[in-house]
Amino acid sequence: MKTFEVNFDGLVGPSHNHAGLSFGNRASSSHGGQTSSPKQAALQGLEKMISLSRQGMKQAVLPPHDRPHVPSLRKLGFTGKTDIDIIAHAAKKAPKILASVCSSSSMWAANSATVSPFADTEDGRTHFTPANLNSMFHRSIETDTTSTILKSIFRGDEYHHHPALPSGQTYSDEGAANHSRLCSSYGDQGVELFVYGVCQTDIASGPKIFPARQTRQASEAIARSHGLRAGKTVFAQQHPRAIDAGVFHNDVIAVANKNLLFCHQLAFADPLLLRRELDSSFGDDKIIYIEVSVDKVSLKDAVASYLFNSQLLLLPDQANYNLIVPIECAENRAVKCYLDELESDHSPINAVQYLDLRESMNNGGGPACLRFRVVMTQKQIEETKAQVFLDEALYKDLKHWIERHYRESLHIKDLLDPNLLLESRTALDELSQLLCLGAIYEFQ
Ligand code: SUG
Repeated sequence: MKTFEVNFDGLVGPSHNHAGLSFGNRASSSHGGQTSSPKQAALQGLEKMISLSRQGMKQAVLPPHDRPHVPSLRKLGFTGKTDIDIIAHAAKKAPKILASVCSSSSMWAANSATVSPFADTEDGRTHFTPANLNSMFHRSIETDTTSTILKSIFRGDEYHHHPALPSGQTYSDEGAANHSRLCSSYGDQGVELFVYGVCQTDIASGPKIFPARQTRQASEAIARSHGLRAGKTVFAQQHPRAIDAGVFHNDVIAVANKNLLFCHQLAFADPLLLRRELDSSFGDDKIIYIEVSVDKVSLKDAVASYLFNSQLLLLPDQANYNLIVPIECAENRAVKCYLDELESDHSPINAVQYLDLRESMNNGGGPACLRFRVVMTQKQIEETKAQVFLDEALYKDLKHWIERHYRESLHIKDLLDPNLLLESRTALDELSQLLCLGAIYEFQ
């Protein structure tokens, strides 16, 4: 049976803005207050998707969430006769809260959920757990809509949807951004690697400056509920120095595909132990490690360029990987030098593609943050009712949809504009019909 790894990318929403909401995410903090371009952001993301699709990859889209999120404002005590009044109340009393419920952060689909494909699970079904995103308020409000969207796309007995983990520090979960899968081929049983920032019973070994967003306890709970086999599951701690340098998710410092793990020397607290555990769980085939030393690329340069927030692509009928990196990698001397070397030596990565995703990057989201990977068979793809798989026709429709509905620019002061709610709802209503998703939003 033909099996693929499908990239589901989060479409950027109409209220995309730079509010500086994420402590520990250097790009978010440094761009807070700057003017964004929702239209450019959405188009940049869409161009990445079509570029991958034109190269023969299976590519799909996830719709943005409904923002400003009025149900959250209601829960927080803002009142009014209409939704517009509620927004006006929040705008007057608490603009920072309003900014939080306007964030288009669902675009970073790598944080939407953790998925374990059928080949890895005891019951042979594909398991999903939406991330509770406990660490940041503006992200914690994504969970319910994420769950609704995943259920509307992945329907039927072959899929099992779990509720999010309980909230609270112990089970803080950031989804697939801290989860990788190593395998020989997508349809074979793989080894699932869960990376956590802190273990709640050993907080002292965690970071000192910035928060560790994923806990070991959350990772263990997901592995348990997905029915993963103990010998095929590995847990590893992120290097606390990496988190303190701005690596708020593991996918900012490591990326894996099939049997290749590309990471920085300071990605993991105990890299030797990790290799031993991965190698012994993996079986006969070999894992290939490409580890970049601090001498070649410092943690600072890795965070500034997002070198490791790249997508490792194995294009159809090719034996070597393409690396999709943000354009910022071409602008950082050490990183560009490293990538030139990588392309010219005989490494399994033999081509680097540079993409402009600046709008997302300015909030700390590179190519890998924007995508959620799901292993699917050809049959599962064909049986999916939602029209989310990207082809030239859908690309054209989405481009046209963005051009009609999105603003050219948005400043956090514009979040007070009541028209933003109406514009956004009109756009999302139309989109959910275009993608055949049904009523996925509370306002519908
Ligand atoms: O959670 N930024 C996101 C970026 C997420 C990137 N995802 C992965 N690494 N997988 C975050 O910090 C910034 C929003 C703002 O500041 O307006 C934000 O939410």
